[in-house]
Amino acid sequence: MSTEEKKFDTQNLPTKTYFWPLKRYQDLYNSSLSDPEAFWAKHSDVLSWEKPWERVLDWNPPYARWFVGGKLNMSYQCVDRHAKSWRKSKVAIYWEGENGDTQTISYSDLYENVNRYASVLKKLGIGKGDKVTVYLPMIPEMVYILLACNRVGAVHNVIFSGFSSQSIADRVNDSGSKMIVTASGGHRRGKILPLKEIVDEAVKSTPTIEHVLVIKYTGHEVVMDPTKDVWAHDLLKDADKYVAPEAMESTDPLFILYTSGTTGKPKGILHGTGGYGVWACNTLKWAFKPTDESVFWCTADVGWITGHTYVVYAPLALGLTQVIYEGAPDYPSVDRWWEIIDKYGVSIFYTSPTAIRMFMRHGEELPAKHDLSTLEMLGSVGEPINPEAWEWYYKNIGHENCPISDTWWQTETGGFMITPCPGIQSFPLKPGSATLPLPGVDPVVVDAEGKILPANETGFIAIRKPWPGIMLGIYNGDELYKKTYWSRFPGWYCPGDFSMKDSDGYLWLLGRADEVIKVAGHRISTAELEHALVGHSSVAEAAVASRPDEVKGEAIVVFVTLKKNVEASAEVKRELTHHLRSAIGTIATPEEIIFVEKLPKTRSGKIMRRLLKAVANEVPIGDTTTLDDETSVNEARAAFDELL
Ligand code: 6R9
Repeated sequence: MSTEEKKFDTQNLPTKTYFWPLKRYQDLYNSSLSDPEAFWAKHSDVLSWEKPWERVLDWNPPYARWFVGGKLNMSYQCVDRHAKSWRKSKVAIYWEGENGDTQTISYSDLYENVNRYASVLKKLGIGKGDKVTVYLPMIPEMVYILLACNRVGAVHNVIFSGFSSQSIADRVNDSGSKMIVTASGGHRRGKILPLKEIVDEAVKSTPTIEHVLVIKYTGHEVVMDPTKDVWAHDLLKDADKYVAPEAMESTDPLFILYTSGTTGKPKGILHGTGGYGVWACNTLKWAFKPTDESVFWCTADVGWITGHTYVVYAPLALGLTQVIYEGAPDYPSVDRWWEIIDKYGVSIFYTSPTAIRMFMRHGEELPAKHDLSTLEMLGSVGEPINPEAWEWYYKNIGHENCPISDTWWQTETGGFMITPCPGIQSFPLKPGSATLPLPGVDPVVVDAEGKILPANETGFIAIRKPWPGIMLGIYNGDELYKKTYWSRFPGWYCPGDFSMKDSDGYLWLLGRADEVIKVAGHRISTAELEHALVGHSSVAEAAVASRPDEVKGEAIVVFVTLKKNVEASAEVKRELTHHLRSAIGTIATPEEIIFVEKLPKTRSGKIMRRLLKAVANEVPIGDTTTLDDETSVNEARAAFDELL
């Protein structure tokens, strides 16, 4: 991507949110680093503590434990404290289904539903520390169930509804979940996603599952196994109206969320309660400056971290009104999202560069048909935003009135790390740069040896201090946790992204420095894809590379060598595509499958990924002197050329 700098001086924009001098940010930022204890002590008051904490931070590298000794419950933050206040009749959620169904859910409705679902979970034997896998579409029950899990002290493990049976089984087994919560189905572009059926296949190999709790959403017939499956609506009839929230330690786990790393197996990122909650709320306030009048819309699915933090926890804990939409952005028409902004008067809109680029393709006439004048703030997440997409977004959606918070962060960081923060002050934005670190975040750009680089040089980003949102660790993976994040630059957290700091101190996040790719903002690793591919009976060896894609950011390009006696054909390609989708999920759909005789390898037998990437991208190959066998490079290239 281009890092060409272009300044937008938002300071002079007629936006009521821009009135603080830069000094306010600098003072707040400096105080967060010079006296973190005092800083976080003050900022922990966004949450209501049942028992006050004793110590702000226990830092035993690489483990950070925040607000030690404190007790609280996250469902209490998101529900009880609002339902007991003037906010009880305030709208918590405007929900809109893909088929046009709508629900307006107040904080007292939310309170009632969360309590009833907590009672159902309890009656099914779910209690403190139990793991509950959640495989749901974007319906209000997604929120009820997550908060009901918090309420009884259970740890939720959400799996995005595009993942396959095999992916569910792997995550259920790694987490040791006792229960799966799913729905009969969901809607996606006019079709029914058969969620219950996908779960049925998964539970054939999940010995720890005692119950599958099924929410009737789509009306189609589903098969219920009387030994395990229970309908939510049956149990809700006798549910208690109130379940006392379990007092959790601040350092107790809140959830596990699996995400891709460099190994073939996704890692269970484990987040805690108090530190995560404090981080979620403060980061949302800093980056988007919400008020009680705001209508917030984060378009992410709760299946990803963005949905966890900025659909469920932060907006609800802050008592905001938000929009949740079930379906695809372009269904039934490509202006569905603009229609929703218009209908609900959305004021803060947070989405991904992939979505923006998709809309750009359809032209500026579509958003122009709708009244978007309620918008005050825009946001972007998931991948670097290219300056063209930034400008289009700024002009056609924000009508040059709304700052864009380009939020850089990760599943592991719990919340935003580097982003413009209109909630603190204003400063000129640069399209394509996530700008400056949030309070408490101490980033440096370093070379491979960990030496801090001068301005304008590209290297790795590293974070020198723990912050409240940092994960507790990897579930079942202490060694992996140390190795993945802390071994490269000892004592510093290593996110795995390339970055550059310009002469104004602005950070540019330039994509992953490892074998993780982001397809439409969704994180997946080449190792995971390769592992799935070699599980197919026709495949001898596989290697996966990515190629920049105009809309999706990156696209998957697969190189395979076939087993003896298997003929390369369009049919095998179709089979492999199908195989990847059923082994991992729809996000694993390859853009291109290239058959080769041999994979290019180094003398020590390692696949030359740089070279495959070059082939997939048609760029000069560079130094190939460490290749084992030159001919295979040419073969790969020839095969690629044939496809063009
Ligand atoms: C929140 C989320 C994390 C990776 C991260 C980076 C990329 C996310 C970005 C961005 C540039 C942004 N990323 N936001 N890159 N600018 N604003 O996406 O979490 O799915 O764990 O992915 O996404 O490469 O390392 P996750």
